[in-house]
This record gives sequence, C-alpha cells and structure tokens, in this order.
Amino acid sequence: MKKILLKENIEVNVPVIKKENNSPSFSAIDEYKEAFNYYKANGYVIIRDILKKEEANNIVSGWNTEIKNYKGYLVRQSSHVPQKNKFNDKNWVMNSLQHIQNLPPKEFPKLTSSFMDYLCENKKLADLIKFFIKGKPRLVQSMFFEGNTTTEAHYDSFYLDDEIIGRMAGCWIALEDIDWNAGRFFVCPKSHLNKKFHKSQAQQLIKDGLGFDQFIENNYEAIRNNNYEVRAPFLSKGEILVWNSLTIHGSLKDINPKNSRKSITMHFTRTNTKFRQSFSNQLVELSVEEREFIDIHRIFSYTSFFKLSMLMEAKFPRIKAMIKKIISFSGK
Ligand SMILES: O=C(O)CCC(=O)C(=O)O
Ligand SMILES: [Fe+2]
Repeated sequence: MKKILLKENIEVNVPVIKKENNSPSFSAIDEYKEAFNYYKANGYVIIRDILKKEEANNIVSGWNTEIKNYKGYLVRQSSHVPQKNKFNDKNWVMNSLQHIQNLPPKEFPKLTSSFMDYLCENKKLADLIKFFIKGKPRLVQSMFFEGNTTTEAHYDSFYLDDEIIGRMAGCWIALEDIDWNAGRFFVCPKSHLNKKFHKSQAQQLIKDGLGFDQFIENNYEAIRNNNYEVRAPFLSKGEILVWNSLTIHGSLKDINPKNSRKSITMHFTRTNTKFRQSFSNQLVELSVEEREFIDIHRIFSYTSFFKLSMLMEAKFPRIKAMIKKIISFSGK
C-alpha cells in the first residue's frame, strides 16, 4: 500500500497489488444482482468478464498505430480547443481524446472498429448497464487517456446527467494494468448518497456568481466534512469500474510514473429520454444512431468543414470566442 496526499488533509491509501484492494469485483456473467447491490450502496462497482485482454490489446494497437501517428487536430477532453497530439518524454499522448465514437472510420479503422465491436456492440456490457440504469443505454460521451491528466474531484451530474438525476452511469475501462503511480482513477464510496448537496450545486454556484474552481473546492470540502474514504483500486487489463453520476471521483496525480494509464471512459444515459445539461439547467433531445444493444449519440462529425473550423479554433481561439459573443449578443 502507498500513501498519496490528494489535497490538504485528504490521504489516499493506494493498493500496489490486487490483493490490497478494498473493493470486491463482480463477474458480468453471473453476478449482476450482487454487482448492482454493491453499486447502489457504494456508488461504484468493479466488473470483470466483459472485455477480454486480447480485445483491450487490439484497441490499444489501434490507438498506437492510428492516433499516435495522426498529425491533425482532434477534439480533446483535456483542453477546450482542438489540439494535435502532445507527447511527453515517454512518448505517451498527454492530451486525452474526447468522443472516440466520432472518429472517422476511414482515418482510424482499427481504433473505431475495435471500439465499436468490443464495447459498443458488447452485449454483456449493454445488459449490465441496462440493469443499472433501468433502460437501454445510450452512449453520450467517451474519452481515451494514455498519459495521466490528473482529474480533480468532481461528480459528473454537475455537468451532464440522465433526465432523472443520478441515472447516468460512467464506465472506466482499463486497457492495461494500472500502476499505483500512473494516475489511478479514484472514487469516494457512498458520496452519491449526499443527493441534496449534489442536486442543487450547479444552480446555486451560478446564482452566487461562482465557477468551476469553487465546485472543485466544494468537492474536497465534502470529502473532508463527511470523512469520505478515497479509494483508488487496482484495475487489471480489461476490468471496468462503473460509477454513478452523483459519485465524487477523479484521478490521482503521479510522480515520475513508469507506466501510462491507457483507459477509456464511457458515459451512458437511458435512450429515448431527454439529456440533462446540468450547468445550463436544460433538458435536450439527443439524436442517436440506433443500434442493437447500445444507441450512440454523435455530437459532431469530422467533416472537412469541421476540420477547418477546428483549425481556426486552435489557431485563433479569441476570434472564435468573439464570434460566439457577437452571435449570443445579437440573439437577445
Ligand atoms: O480518468 C480520469 O481522469 C477521469 C475521468 C472522468 O472523470 C470521467 O470520465 O467522468
Ligand atoms: Fe468524471
């Protein structure tokens, strides 16, 4: 076990080996109900037997050959503007990718087909999530991480959620064994039960004229005040951690790590319901591509026009912001 200081007065005991995990894991083959009971009580659960190790390897191979050699701009999770790959000295891509489901299959055939075949068309994953969120899953967001981006403590419902608050589930999918110092994903068990605090926060912060920094600080305060345990379980290649949209989570910092943390996250709401954009307090309709097990929402597509606008946004972020301002001003 290693100790990492998450923030002042918040320590995390990070398991180095599987045996040190405080979290049980459940099989997607025959332990649905037990897994769901654990998820309901704790706000997260670890699932095995969904993604095979060879399948994880194939996804990674698509990432390595296609994304790492790609020279253009892509939409990133770690940045507001589209970026080219940023490598560290270990050759890991440090700017995490957003919306794998939107990548054009022609340019990224292996990554897109393995993502679709092994995850979006995965009946076991779909059945499990369907059981958890009580409806056919709709993929609303996905991300790919290689190098650690260190995500501050938050809960996703603050940004997005199902029409019913607390019905969205996220999946953190390990594509390699995740080392204790690689920027482990962490969760605060039972923090999803603090519903009153979670539900009112976004609108309260807007009312008070406060922003995201205050939101992050409030989450650390909630961890301290409620004495939440912070767990950063060992996940081996192919294992999946499912968490609830109201559960506080993030990823730990690393110090000179030996390994990357190749992983995918996916967020699911129930299809055929409105989608909650919490910060703007709006319920919106989403168009989806209907598929057998999981419907897919694609927010944009990498058309030539989109590529050009990404280039503009990346090169002249101020102009784009100005245009947005003018449009919203003239719309009033
Ligand atoms: O892996 C991470 O750093 C955080 C991912 C996350 O917060 C999410 O996908 O909702
Ligand atoms: Fe998150």
